[in-house]
Amino acid sequence: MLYPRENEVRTVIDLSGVWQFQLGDENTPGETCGSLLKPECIAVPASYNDQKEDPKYRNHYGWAYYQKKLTVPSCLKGQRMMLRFDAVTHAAKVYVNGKLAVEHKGGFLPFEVEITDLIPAGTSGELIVAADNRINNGTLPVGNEGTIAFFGSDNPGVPSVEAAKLWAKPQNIPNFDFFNYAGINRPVRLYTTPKTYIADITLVPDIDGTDGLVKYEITTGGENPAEAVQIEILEEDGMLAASASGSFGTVRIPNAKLWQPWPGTPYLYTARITCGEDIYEQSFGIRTVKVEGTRFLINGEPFYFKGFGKHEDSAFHGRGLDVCLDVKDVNLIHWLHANSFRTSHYPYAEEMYDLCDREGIVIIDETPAVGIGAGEHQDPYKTFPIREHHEQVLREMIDRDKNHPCVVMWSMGNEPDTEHFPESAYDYWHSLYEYTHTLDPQDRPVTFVCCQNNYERDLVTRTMDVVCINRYYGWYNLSGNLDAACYAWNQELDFWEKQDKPVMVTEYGADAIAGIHGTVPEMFSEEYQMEFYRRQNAEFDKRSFFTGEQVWGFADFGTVQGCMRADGNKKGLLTRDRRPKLAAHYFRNRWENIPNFGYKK
Ligand code: GCB
Repeated sequence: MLYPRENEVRTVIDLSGVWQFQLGDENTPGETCGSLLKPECIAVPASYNDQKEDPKYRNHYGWAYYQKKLTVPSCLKGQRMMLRFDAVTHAAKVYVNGKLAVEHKGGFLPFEVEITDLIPAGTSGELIVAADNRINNGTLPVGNEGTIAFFGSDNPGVPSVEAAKLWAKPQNIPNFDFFNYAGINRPVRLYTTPKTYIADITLVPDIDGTDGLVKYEITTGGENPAEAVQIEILEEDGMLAASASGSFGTVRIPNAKLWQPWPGTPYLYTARITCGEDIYEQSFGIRTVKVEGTRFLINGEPFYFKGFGKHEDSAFHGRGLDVCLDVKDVNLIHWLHANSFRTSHYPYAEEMYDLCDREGIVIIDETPAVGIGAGEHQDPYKTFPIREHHEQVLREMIDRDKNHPCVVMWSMGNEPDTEHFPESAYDYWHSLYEYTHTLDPQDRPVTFVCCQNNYERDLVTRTMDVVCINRYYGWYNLSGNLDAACYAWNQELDFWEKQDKPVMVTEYGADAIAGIHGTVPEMFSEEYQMEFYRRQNAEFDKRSFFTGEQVWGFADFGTVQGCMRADGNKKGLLTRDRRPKLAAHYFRNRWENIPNFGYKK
């Protein structure tokens, strides 16, 4: 799905601002949803949870309603009008003048509806958006809801569902370690296109000697979709680099400039597409990505991942889009001399990928498939009705993000059970891995992120293009004992060495409460967090197949309450308000001395 961009022929009207709001309950909104009875003010886009001073908003579980009067200017007559929602968490029903116009499942990917006839140009309409934050064993991410058999969580900080069963009604209990922020988390926009329009653009770059090749395919729609299509490739200064006609083909760019991760130059070309009256400009980069033996190649050179798992999370906004914070984070990533992050644990707002394209930051793009596990007594793959939805989010994520040069790998999910039901896990994840490969026109590497487990029992992690492991030796396991942690790492790395795959750590970390210090490094102090990394990194450095270190995490973030969480998860290198802890200074120095390419030969 194309991002809404304004240009000579397309208009975008951003509907961000203060909307009317009302909490609902667990009852599905009716097919007609009239005006709100007791509307209150709420900011859009943003999670609603932390905007009000009452626990009922923070802990709300069920539907919430947003309302806005939408006036379409008469000057837009003759245009096709689309209403686009970048993300409503986790399910949405949108009513226009009381009638259901569109619904969508999944809280982190866009959906849209044509409203040309629903609110004709020159008139107004009433918009109601119903947002459902409920999570259960049929949603991604997975929630407990107190309804499934659950025999204890291996995710500390998440309260046990056995306890929740004592409570009278379904509760907001995630099966994952981040606060279940909800609502209209990303922008809502009205945008126009001409009646014959460019519906989708697929660009597949390649390198041929010093030339760039771009295989392209343009989908058109509307009144006259057979209208002639033109493609022009523009340099950053707007000069024409190459052109072609027809809705598909290959364009050659002589002496192409490559997209390289920062501090290299992330050069961006623009594909300017025209079809009849419609115009759309899509930026892209010439770069290749490939796995060869134990190496992860970008533009044919072995890349080493230095970075983090992150969250979209901040005070007041919750998981709501905050472009200032995104720009700040990108600059902090540069300051730390990092080169990458994983969009743990869901696809992020499109604005972040655009920034990373421009700033040369490499992304592992992850679906919201987190929390697929229910302990040793229940096979989630046989009992959780998630497969169809999982395929849907993979399709929507790849469809949305396929043209971004910053995206170098797809992560199908985070920390599912692969140990208690290894055969079921293999059947589920390996077939999904094959499916994911068929979805990506650029055929990037595919993986999922494996939790601390019995890696010898796990049958599926070793079959991914890159082995991505989350390990908490020295924290949840072998707590406080870094000698033992290093020993355990080495035992495990001996196992991975035999698999002949690139292996990277996608999470390792220790909580550090900013301001807690000690001369002897003990858990929760900034010194322990730094020492934890210093000791473990020294072991990674000895292994040539080890292709990356992504720490957990970039910054402290909000979680549910629990005895393991002191005002949220404190494993950030930075505090939630982005102040560096000791470990951030340590990594800044380490990563400055690790090149992007050729660190492991
Ligand atoms: C994990 C999860 C992450 C948690 C982290 C922790 O394994 O993937 O979502 O926040 O551990 O800190 O416990």
